[in-house]
Formats: sequence, structure tokens, C-alpha cells
Amino acid sequence: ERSTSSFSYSSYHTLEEIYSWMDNFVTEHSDIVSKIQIGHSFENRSILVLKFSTGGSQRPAIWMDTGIHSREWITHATGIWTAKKIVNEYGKDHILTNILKSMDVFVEIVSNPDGFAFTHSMNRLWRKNKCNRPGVFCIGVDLNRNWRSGFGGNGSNDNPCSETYRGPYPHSEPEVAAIVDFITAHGNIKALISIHSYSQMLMYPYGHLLEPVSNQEELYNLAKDAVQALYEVHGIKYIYGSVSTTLYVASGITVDWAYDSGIKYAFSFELRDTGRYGFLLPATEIIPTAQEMWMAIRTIMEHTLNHPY
Ligand code: PAY
Ligand code: ZN
Repeated sequence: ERSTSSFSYSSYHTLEEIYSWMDNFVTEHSDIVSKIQIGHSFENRSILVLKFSTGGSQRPAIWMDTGIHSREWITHATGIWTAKKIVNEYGKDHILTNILKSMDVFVEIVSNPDGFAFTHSMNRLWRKNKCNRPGVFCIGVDLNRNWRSGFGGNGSNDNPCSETYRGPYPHSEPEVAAIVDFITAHGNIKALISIHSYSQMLMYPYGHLLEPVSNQEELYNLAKDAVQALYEVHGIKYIYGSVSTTLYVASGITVDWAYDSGIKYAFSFELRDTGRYGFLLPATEIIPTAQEMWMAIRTIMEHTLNHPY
């Protein structure tokens, strides 16, 4: 592909297609988009982040990741559509325009490139990364159990053969360490949105504790507003609350680490559906899923802009 005009936003794509779309996208929108390599995966693939910025240096920023779990294909597709939406809406939508006048947005679309390649070549339902350590019989660490906050607690597993294997120690996986190092070095990330599927939920910390976080009332009200904005697009219902009380107890997850690192607006989405198709969501649902999620993340970004800290 030589340009993004021939790219189908309503289809699922391979890693190679996504990486070449990214190159074209950055070239075509070089005024506001650039590409940053933040690390390499276990199998040495590039880990890439799109940066949306209208200037400044180390502006307060919003982080979004999709595809931490490789089988959750709707999340990569939604990330791509959202990147395109950001460039389309800049200068048109007053809220997004205001956000980009004073903040940057980072989007990591393929957060687990090895796992994603494997879902195309060998096993469509692969969730973990592809790490392979001497003396360890099974392959892969769950990248949503490998973070320091609550590492090793309930809802994570120390058996390498488990789907929720936490890994040998916090941030042992290069895909997690790349994000941790990037966000820490940046030092000015104000909101983090981690996208998963499926279940139709919008959640905030904690996953590893049942106790409410200190700004839980604010997060609850913001989640409520975001879910309402989402509902108004296509009438799809998302439930919301903390991870531990809405879904289940899970330890070592991205949003808990973000929150404990000082990012007080930390959210995870579980996109469509509620289980009819699950991870195998038909491609016809990509655009509606992305359209409604856009209204929810726009709500979160606007609140972040209006509540500086
Ligand atoms: O969004 O971080 C979150 C919640 C925890 C997720 C996890 O277990 O890592 C929830 C699951 C996910 O998206 O990975 C839910 C899906 C349906 C699953 O695989 O069980
Ligand atoms: Zn997931």
C-alpha cells in the first residue's frame, strides 16, 4: 500500500498491513502525527507509538494503548480508526481541537506485536506475548498481569502455562517495560486509556484491591458520563465501575500501575460484544464500535483537559 486512501478501516489487518498504514499515515499527516519506536518485542519486532501534537515540548498528554492482548482484534481496529478520527476532527470538533492545542495524544496500536503476528499465522485466540525462557516449558506472559502494582496478587498466576501467567518479576516483559519506561521518562501523562475486549465495560482502578481509590467518586461520575455519551451513538450499553467490583479481581494490570504512578485518570475499556462473538467480532462492527468509543474517550479527554493537575 502506498497511501492510506486505499486502506479499509472496516476490515481486520495483519501486522505488516498496520505497520505500512502507519508509515503512510505519518507521511500524510506529518504536521500533527509522528511515529516513535519505544522498544522491541521479545521476538525483536518494533514497538511503535503514534504521537499527535501541535507543538510545545513535553506537553501534558493522554496515552491510549490497544492490543495488549493479541486476540482482541477489535481493539487494534478501533485504535486505527481513532487515529484517523483525531486527524479528521482537528480543526473541526472544538473539544478535540482544544485538547490538541494544549495536550499531546499518544496511541500505541499494536502493543503485543509477537502475539498479534501469531494470531494471524497459528492461533487466532492467542492472548499472551511470545516469550520463551530457558527451563520454562510454556510460552508467553500475560501482559496485563506483569505490571508492578499488585504484582503476584489474586487473579494472576505463577504457572507459566496459565493464560494469566504474570511472568517472573514485574516489568520482565519488553512490551510492558517499553511502556513503563516511555511513560516514566515522559513524566507528564495525565490520562491513560487501555483498550481490551470483550464485555462492554468501562473500568478504573483498582483491579487488585476491592477498596475504592481516593478519587473514585470522580472516576465513577466520569465513567457514567462517558458511557452515556457512548450509548447515545448506537444504543449500546456499557457497564462501569472499578475493575475488581465490575469484572473480577486481577493483579498486576496496566491501569493499577498507571494510577499508582500518579496518573489519576486511568481507565480500561472492554469493547463489544458481550459474548455472542466474543473475540471473533465481525468486521462489520468495527466502525460502530469505534464511533461509540470515540464519544466516550472524548468525554474522558475533555475532563482531563478541564481538570489540570
Ligand atoms: O480491562 O484490564 C482490564 C480488565 C482485566 C482483563 C484481563 O483479564 O486482563 C479482562 C479480560 C481482557 O480483556 O483481557 C476480559 C476478556 C473477555 C478475557 O479475556 O477474559
Ligand atoms: Zn484483554
